[in-house]
Amino acid sequence: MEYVQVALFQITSDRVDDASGGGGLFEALDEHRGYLEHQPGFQDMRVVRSINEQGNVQIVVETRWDDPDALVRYETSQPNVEAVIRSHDEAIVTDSLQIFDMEALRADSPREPAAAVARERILLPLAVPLGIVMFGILVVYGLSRIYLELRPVEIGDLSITTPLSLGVAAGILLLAWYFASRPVPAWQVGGIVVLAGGLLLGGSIAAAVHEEGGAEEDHNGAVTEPSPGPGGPGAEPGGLAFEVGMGDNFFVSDGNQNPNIDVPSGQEITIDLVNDGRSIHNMRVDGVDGRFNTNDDAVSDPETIRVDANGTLTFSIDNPGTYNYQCDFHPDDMKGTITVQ
Ligand SMILES: [Cu+2]
Repeated sequence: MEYVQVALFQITSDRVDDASGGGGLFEALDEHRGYLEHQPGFQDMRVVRSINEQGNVQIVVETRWDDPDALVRYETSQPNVEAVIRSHDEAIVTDSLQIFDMEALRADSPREPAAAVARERILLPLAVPLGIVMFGILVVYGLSRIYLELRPVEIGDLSITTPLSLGVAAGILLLAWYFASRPVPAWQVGGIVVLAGGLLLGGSIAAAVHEEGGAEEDHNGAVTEPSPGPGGPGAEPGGLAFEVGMGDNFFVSDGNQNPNIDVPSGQEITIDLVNDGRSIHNMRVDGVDGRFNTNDDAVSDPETIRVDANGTLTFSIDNPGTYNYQCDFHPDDMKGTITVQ
């Protein structure tokens, strides 16, 4: 709430120039404003005059106060507007001075809007370009992350990256046309910016998370130590390695007896053999001719693996198919297949 004192009076037409000049009434009112600015509870003072060129000039002097006490304190002390005006009473129309005390129905303190304006003046020139730059970075970064992530996703021979890029470009053009062709309310612009920003942010976060997951998968696949068995082939600098145990009388890997071993074609395969049994054993692969004890066999080194000893069987087969392995000492019990893919 504001409390307002309004002083109404008229200046005779032939005294207007005097009142406006040096030492005149208006200068006195200006000086008074300087005094008022140091008074507690004072907000503002305004002087307005009628703009008609002929006849007496109507003057309104308005002072605004925070509370009624401040206003009363001002009115009952010197100097006040009434005293300033009366000290120039040679200029004013006799008995034209009227004083009203009023209260403003709507508080519009001049200080807060001023602060808000100052805030806007500082913030807007900074915030708007900054926001546009941030949004641009988000668009470039987000779209690149999403496109990079989409590149491997292909439907048949057709990558979906190209149609998606075209779709996004068409969407941007369509939005630009929409904004340019009609007055668009601010909430619609804001809504679209927030929506687009959210989609881009979500998409790039999803892409980043997906990529991280993919990298982890790759890392897990690149195990350098020998893998525990045919179920988990691992890459070594020279090829794939499996570990196969030998008991009496069976081969064993991952708890499977005489397991089928899956290997890729054309790659060097190393099978690390451990004799955990009470008998001697070995391992032999029949090769492409499908027969044991011929030139193309692969045999463990050493050919006879003693109790508690280790051996290694190294081979590589180019032709996909199913091959056989066995222990030369127990060919009826210790045998299985190798599937080359
Ligand atoms: Cu054996």
